[in-house]
Amino acid sequence: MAESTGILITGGKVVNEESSAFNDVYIENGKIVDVGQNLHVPEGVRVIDATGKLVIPGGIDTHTHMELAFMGTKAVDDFYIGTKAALAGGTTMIMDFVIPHKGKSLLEAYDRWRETADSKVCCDYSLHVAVTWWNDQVKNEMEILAKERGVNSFKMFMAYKDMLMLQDSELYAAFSRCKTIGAIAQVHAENGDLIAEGAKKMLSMGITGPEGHELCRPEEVEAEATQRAITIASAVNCPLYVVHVMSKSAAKVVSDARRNGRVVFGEPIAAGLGTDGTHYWHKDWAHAASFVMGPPLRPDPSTPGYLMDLLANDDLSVTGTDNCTFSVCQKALGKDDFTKIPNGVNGVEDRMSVIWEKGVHSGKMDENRFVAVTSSNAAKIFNFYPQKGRIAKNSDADVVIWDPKLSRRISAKTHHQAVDYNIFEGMECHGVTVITICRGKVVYEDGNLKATPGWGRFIHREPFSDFVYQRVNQRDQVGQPTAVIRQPYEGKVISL
Ligand code: URQ
Ligand code: ZN
Ligand code: ZN
Repeated sequence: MAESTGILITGGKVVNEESSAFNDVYIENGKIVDVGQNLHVPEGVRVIDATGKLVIPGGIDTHTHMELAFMGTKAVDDFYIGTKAALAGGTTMIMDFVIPHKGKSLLEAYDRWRETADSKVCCDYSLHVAVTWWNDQVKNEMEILAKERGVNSFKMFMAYKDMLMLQDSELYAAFSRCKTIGAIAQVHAENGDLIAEGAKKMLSMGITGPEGHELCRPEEVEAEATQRAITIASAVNCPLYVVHVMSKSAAKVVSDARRNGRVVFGEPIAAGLGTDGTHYWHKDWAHAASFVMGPPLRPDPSTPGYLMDLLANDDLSVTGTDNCTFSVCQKALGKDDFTKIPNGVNGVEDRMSVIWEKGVHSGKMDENRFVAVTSSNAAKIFNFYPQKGRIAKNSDADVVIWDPKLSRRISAKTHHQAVDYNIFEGMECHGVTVITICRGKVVYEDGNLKATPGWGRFIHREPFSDFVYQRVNQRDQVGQPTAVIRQPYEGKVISL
């Protein structure tokens, strides 16, 4: 008889975003077939004893840039190594970004990213698409991407002047297009003009080190753009997703907007939740440079705790990593000028443990909120819930056996990523992946990766996610401004 591909997970506590229950989980052919007690399973299935452990939905990393060509070089974690590392850390899906250069076709860029990634990914993945320029071709290609290529999220950069940045009028047009095609608008929210001026000022003052990277774009440069994006999205009644919220100021802007009823989601990342920008002042240049990313990590050491508090109470909604890794020799392109340090840090392998340690082990959030912010909310916002983000019948068998009592010390010496440093170096984290199951296949156990390049599939996402568009649609029905009916003015008019 052919060996069964079935897996029965027994004795564990199944943790979903709304509740936890001691249940067994039966997996077959890449799907969760049943969840409950005393399950009837065929002969020969593999039994995994999860007693004393949690059984959680595989993590979904909403924000990565595997092998991104950027600032003159290429990120070292590619779609193979980066997704292997993700699996080792309990993440079973990544969402990466197609970033076409200004003037280039979004569709052709999408096809290139698919060609590169499809044969290399060890876990399921999807792609956001960046809108880095604007004309009717871009407008048309966005619709094709939404209707035929499974893309329901577009990222607009408000920074990287002359390279990726859009002006406000272009943001307005791009947000309007997102609304029409049922996509969510994502923004990199920093004021690119202020960054350009700030960088010139720092360099003219002889500040060429990584500290200049933060000094030239302080929190208010991020907060101002965050507010501006929210204001433009609100004018268009378009749902907004602020990627990599890195500061208390920007987080407050998102939180206030949500309390004022705006449809906006904030995405803190592992780096901002686990460490801070004091490292830019480290005496060792390589150490300081390894933390350079945009928006910068903030030197206010209370930032990680503050962001985690807002994430715990749903002022911030979902987590990614912005994993875009450059080894020290690549960061050294900017050894004499911080504006030339390739921007980006690691996170894809350590996100789940960092958030468990700083979020759950600290008492700020419970296990259910942990599942919400590391998996379920991503699936809801981007419209593939409960296919993913849930341990339930008919969901994909992306399942992690999680040990909340075990702890591990994070280090570049032991991580599975390609980059030669780790911004969480030495951090002791409770919350460790024991086994990772990716679409029904055990791909990580006992510290050993059994990942296969090409095992991952591209996840198509339909537009008009209910989770995002219900309120938007409701507002289109009601509350539209109307003209006042009045008699025409018949008095004198000045002649000019
Ligand atoms: O800005 C981004 O999200 C990309 C280019 C990654 N780099 C970074 O510093 N965040
Ligand atoms: Zn960005
Ligand atoms: Zn990014």
